[in-house]
Amino acid sequence: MDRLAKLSEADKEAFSIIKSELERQEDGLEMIPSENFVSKAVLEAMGSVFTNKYSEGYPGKRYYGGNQFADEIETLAIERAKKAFGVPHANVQPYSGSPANLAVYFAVCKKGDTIMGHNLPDGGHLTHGWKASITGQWFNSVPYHVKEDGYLDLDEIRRLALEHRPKLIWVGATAYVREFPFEALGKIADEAGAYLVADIAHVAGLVIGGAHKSPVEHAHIITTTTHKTLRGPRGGMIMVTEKGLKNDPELAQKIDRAIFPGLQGGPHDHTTAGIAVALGEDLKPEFREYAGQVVKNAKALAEGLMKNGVKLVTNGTDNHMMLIDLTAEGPGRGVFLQNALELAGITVNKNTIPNDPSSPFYPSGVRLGTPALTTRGMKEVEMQKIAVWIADMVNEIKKYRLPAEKSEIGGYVKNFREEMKGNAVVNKLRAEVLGLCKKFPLYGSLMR
Ligand code: DSN
Repeated sequence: MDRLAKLSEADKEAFSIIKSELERQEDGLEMIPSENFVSKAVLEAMGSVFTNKYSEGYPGKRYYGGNQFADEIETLAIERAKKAFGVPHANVQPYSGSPANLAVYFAVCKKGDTIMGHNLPDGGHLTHGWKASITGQWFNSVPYHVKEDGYLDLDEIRRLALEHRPKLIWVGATAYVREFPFEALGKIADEAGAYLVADIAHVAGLVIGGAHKSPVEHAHIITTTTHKTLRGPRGGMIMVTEKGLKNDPELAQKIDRAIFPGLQGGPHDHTTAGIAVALGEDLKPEFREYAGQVVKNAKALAEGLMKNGVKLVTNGTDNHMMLIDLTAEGPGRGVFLQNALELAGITVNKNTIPNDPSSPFYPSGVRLGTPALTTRGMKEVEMQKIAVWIADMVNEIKKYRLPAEKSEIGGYVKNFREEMKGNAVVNKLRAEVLGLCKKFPLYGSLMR
């Protein structure tokens, strides 16, 4: 398949960069839990002529002519989303997760309203009211936390909800390794008279595939990105549940109006096409197997890491991700493990852990997960091998400490990286990672 043949002739510079990125993806282990690999079919839909079209509005109600097929592709995506999640309304136009969440605020809140969300350093999302986000500045944000053991503190959430009577309560996170208690939070939201909005960006594919409980019965609104466990292109969706419509029969229209014309202009129809194709894949029985395997792999990886002496937040996982706690040797050390693993071809991301003694830029943990490796076909046996590799690297970097003096950190990390380039464990692992990747080819001849 010579999908990029034209580009290779027309723009050698851009082609070369894209080719390098493809090789990086093929020759490395992608373990950032919010990333995944779309199918060639989704890539083709994304690269289709729908990128040429303007279609502000919704199917049957557009502000431009020539939208017959844009209507068809958007309707296909909507119907598949409704079927996959079992909801009465879906909007597939959000450009990504942040705009989807902003649209929810715009639909149901006024500036200054009180909202509640999972505190960012405890694993929450920026758009759930973090102080650096517009959502923490335009709304009165009351964050909730996880307990010492890393699990959500339901007593605190209920107490805060009854005390502050928020307009909406978010459930969802970027770094939470246990199942979300949708039912309990639905009851708390009902008691407090709040909307429960489930941002299931991370676990959406697991929900469709039956590997995580669904929020549909308990939440009024559901948002998600489409590029994580859903395995679609970069985009977002907002869904309204029966419970949401019962609470407010106009909720679906409010959401639609908040996206367009409230927040966005023309939808990205090529992305909508990719979402339709991805949801078509998600509805197949194979996707259930995939979702189940993602969790089995995560559990195998977590077991393997702990068996080899690596400390994990909550001592394990219920979903697709885990959080390594590196504080035993001091604060802020996630950057060392991320860099050392990157040199060996394993991509993870440094991340805060609950009660992190350091900062979000130099956090004390590392977040990793299994959605992308599972898409490549890897199973528990590969996870056991990878667990040993990562544990070896955790040991290898044990002697490195983040300098207490801020001005010294940049230079120290740069030197660390240089030193690691000549490190025997890193170089041996790089060869082993390459060997494993060759056994699980990603796109094969996509660019040749
Ligand atoms: N940035 C996304 C993630 O990596 O989890 C969502 O917050």
